[in-house]
Amino acid sequence: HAADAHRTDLMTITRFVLNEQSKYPESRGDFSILLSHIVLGCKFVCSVVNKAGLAKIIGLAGETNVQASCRGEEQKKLDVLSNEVFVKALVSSGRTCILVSEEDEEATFVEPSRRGRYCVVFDPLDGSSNIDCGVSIGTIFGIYMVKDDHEPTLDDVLQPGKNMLAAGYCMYGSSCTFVLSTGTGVNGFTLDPSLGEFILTHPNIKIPKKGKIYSVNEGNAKNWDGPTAKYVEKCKFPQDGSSSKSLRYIGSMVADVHRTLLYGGIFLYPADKKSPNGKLRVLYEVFPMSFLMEQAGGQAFTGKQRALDLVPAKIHERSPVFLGSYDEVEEIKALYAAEE
Ligand code: AHM
Ligand code: MG
Repeated sequence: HAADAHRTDLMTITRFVLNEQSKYPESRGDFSILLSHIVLGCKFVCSVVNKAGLAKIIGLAGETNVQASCRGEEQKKLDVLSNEVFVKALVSSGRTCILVSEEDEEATFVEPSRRGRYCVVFDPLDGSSNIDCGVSIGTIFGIYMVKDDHEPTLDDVLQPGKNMLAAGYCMYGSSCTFVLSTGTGVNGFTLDPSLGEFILTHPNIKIPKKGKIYSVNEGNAKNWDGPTAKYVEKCKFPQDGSSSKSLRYIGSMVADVHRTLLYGGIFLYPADKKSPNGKLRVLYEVFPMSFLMEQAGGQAFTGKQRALDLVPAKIHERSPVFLGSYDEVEEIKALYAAEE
């Protein structure tokens, strides 16, 4: 019966993306190839992250010789290792031309012989302060297409987030979860470790229209601007008879956003007096997560405008961001509008 059929008919991420692409007769399969290289990077990072706690005993990435015994070194090594794996996987896909990684100060321009039409912006291992205590961390990515056939330039990646063709993240948590949007909704896949395949487990994710959870680093409250302070005050002491919200903050953007997507609510990394642009990076943190939120029926706002309308001037630019359930972001927008 149905339950049995389900178990033998596995929708892997590869199959899912190939299905999607087959709707476009002009598609040459380039996107599927690119994505399979991103997925490979995520599987690698997942396997390394799972062994991180054992690093001192078995060595990272299976090396038997461990030099990095101090925590700092170990932590750095995981970031750097993840970055190397993604850069190599993306270049070798033959489908990319510009890569922007949080780990590299400069963008990487792929040599002409291995060049393709896609630009990939990514944070290979976000939330690294959470590695040593085993809390969820993740990879975030966004994909653009070069504007035309000219020699690629930085302008090809300094595009507003709404021009992204796809975005997603992989969360290395109690299970390894890959969430993807190619602009037609959001789908979630879970790694089946025995198969080494991501299986569709969360089809067509929609964020609840309202939420009962807010997520922010409240330690920065003394430096917040008026609208942020008012919103959070309202979460705690609602005046309209509604019940107060719960606070959840992991400090790992992927995990905080993933929970927001599934349970509803809002995630805030606002501007404050010390950091007028907030902390999070536009290209590979704010844009991909904003793209997913909108695709799931939520919103993303910077305090001034729709997040996906931002046009970054620099590859590592930062922006404040408020993202999550439609109604919650609507409230933030009203508070900012009232300020003007
Ligand atoms: P990182 O790239 O150094 O790991 O910083 C990004 C992380 C995000 O995952 C998270 O949302 C944010 O920093 C938390 O910042 P804070 O510790 O200021 O609350
Ligand atoms: Mg980061």
